[in-house]
This record gives sequence, C-alpha cells and structure tokens, in this order.
Amino acid sequence: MRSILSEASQVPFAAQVEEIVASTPVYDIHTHLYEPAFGKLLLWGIDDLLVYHYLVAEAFRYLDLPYEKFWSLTKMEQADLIWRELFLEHSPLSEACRGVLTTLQAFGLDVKRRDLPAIRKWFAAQTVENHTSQCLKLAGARKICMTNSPFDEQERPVWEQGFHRDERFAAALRIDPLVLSWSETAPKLAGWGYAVDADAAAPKTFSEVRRFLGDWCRRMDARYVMVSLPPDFAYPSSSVSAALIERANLPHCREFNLPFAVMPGVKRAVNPGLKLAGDGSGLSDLRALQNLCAQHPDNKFLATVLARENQHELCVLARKFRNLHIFGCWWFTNVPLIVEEMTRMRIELLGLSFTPQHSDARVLDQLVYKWQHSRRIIARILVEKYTELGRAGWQTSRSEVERDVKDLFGGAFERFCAR
Ligand code: FIX
Ligand code: ZN
Repeated sequence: MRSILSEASQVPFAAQVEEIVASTPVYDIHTHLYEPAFGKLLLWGIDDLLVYHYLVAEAFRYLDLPYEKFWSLTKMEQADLIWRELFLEHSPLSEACRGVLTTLQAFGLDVKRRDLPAIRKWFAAQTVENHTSQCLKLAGARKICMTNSPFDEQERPVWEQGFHRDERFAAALRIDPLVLSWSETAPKLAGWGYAVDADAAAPKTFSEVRRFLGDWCRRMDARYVMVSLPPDFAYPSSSVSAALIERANLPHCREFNLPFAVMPGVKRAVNPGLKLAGDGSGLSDLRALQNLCAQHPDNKFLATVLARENQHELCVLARKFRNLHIFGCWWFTNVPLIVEEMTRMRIELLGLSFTPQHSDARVLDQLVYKWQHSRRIIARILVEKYTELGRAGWQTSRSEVERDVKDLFGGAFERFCAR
C-alpha cells in the first residue's frame, strides 16, 4: 500500500489532504434549494444573496427603520439597504457577509470595487441553467437534497403536475405543519381526500396520515422525512405531535425504509417582526431523541441540533444508537468557531460515522461559500488528526484519505439510508 507519508518529499502531506478535501464531490443532504423546474422557487443572484434572512437579522442590528417599512420595500431596495449597512457602512466581518464575498469572488467578480450595479449586471447576464451548473461545480456538489413541502401552496402544484426530474437534485419530505400544527393541517388533509379528523385519536386518522405520507414520498421519491422541533419537544408524551410521529410517521418510515430526520432546538418567531429572520435557538431536551432511538430500533434517525450546548450530548447519543446518524452544523452553529469545535468533537467521539456538514443554502449561490468555508475547516482538522496518527506510528495512504473524505461527504449518509 502506498503511504501518503512516504510521498511527503514530493507533495507535503497536509497539501495532499487539503487537495482531497477540496476536490471530493459532496452530497449536500439538507438545503432549501429547488430544481430549476420549480421556477421562481429556486432563488439565485445578488439580490437574493443580500436579502438572505441571516443578513436581514444582522442589518437590523444597525437599521433604525420600522420592520414594516423594510418589508414594504422591493427586494432590490432591501438589498441596497443591506449592502449599504453591512458592506459599506461597516466591514463585512460576519460569516454570512464574508460568504457573499467568497461567492462573488469565486465567480471572478472584483469585490473590492464595491460596485453593486456592476455585480447586478453580471448576474443579469447569467441563465439559471448555466448558473446552476456553475454553482454546483464551484461548490463541488454532486447532489443536492431539497426540502419539499406538500403544504407549500407554490410547491405542491409543481409536484402534482409532474416534471422531468433533474438527477442532481433529491427530495426530502418536510412535515412540520403535520406534526406541529395538527389542528390547522387536518382540514387541509381532509380537503385533499384523506379521511382524517381534527381529533387525532379518531379511528382511521393515523392510517390516513400514513397514506398521505406514502403518496407524497412516492410522488417526490423522498430520501427521508424531516421535521424541525422546538427545544421542549418531549417523547414519549400525550401530545398530538408525539402521537402522529409514533403512530403514523414512524410506521411509514419503517415501511418505506426511510430515515426520519429531526432538527430540535428552534424557537420559531421569537421576533415575528423579522419574519424568517426572527427564529431563535434554545437548549433541547435530548431525552426525546434518546427515547425515539431506544424505543424504535427498527427506525433510522438523522439528527442535527441547533444549540451549541447540545452538541456533546448528541455525539454521546450517536455512540449509543447505531440507528442515529448525526449531521451538519445547522444555522447559528454554521460559523467557523463552532464548525471547528463540532467537527473536531464528532471525529474524536465518532470517527467517520457522521456527516459533518450540510449547507442549508436557500440561495443557489450560497452553495459556493458554504462548501468552500466548511471544506477548509474540515481539511485543517483532518490534517491534524492524520498527523497525530503518524506520531503514533500509523501511516495513512492516499486512497484511505480519499475513502474517509468520501464517507464524510455523503458516503456514510448514503450507506445509513440504504441500510
Ligand atoms: O428549519 C430549517 O430547515 C431551517 O434550516 C430553516 O428554516 C432556517 O430558516 C434556515 O434557513 C437555516 O439555515
Ligand atoms: Zn434548513
């Protein structure tokens, strides 16, 4: 076996690992992007980059104007305001601001000119088809998993009409309204022909919800079913949410051999005036996840948790339950400080049996920076870890590093799903 260390005289060890991490294609397992067939639902371009809700929240740290006034502006006016506050009036040091610059620079744009009209002009000359390919290429993404909701009025008709699927995109069925707002969702399901009752315990409700889930997983060819959860979500419990999960969703996932992805820790609408930017984070009670994994060994669970303070406990849970695959540095944890800490901790506790990152991109172009930034951190940690193995007398071959990185970038996830 050729050792990567014995080749050190030609290309330094660290540079080889960095090159492998930079060039291994990734399966981005959770995004809010859409296939081009979804038309306007696929966001891209400079104005969508600038009105990203991460940047809206940051801009309001400086802006004085009332929220309503901001929302009454056109997208371009909002983008102008954010550009002025976050890039011109102050240096764009935050992770989300830096991300815009990394992305623009990757497209070959000269960001130091600070010329927003010129940037707009460049984007206006792109087509969505070419731009999709360009962003995937610059991100090194081989597959993108969408977040797909039958409860979304714009999205549902696209699925119902049918379209030619783009192989580069996979679907995931998102069921937050079903699990978290049953009283509003039951009449919708009833209207779509499922014999459910607002009283979730009514006969047939669970089997009809299962029929609904089955219909949509088939229609979408969903790779998993996903829900985000508030920090105080409890399981088991007498709540309607817990009953729907236990009696409809988990049997459905077992029947279709699909993982159930849970994302605990989000406090929705902490500040409703900020709309999408107004969600917050809280410490989750991970006993719920522990109980789900322990009581349903025939189900597979994917999990990412929002609070930094939950990350160690989540790793320990993954050590206890092989039906749990943890992934990504979600949302407020997707900043270099915490990505570094979480990735290091996960490797130290789990080896390679997890998925270190997903992009959560809402705007196509964000794939570029989210992956470039994450790859650099992952590479740095791997160099250190392989070097430490070298100190212990273990030499890692190039093909072994390639194998490991493939696992981290989607291989381990795909094996977990196929199990
Ligand atoms: O619930 C989710 O999937 C979250 O990722 C989003 O709702 C959130 O708004 C987001 O974009 C985080 O990155
Ligand atoms: Zn998300």
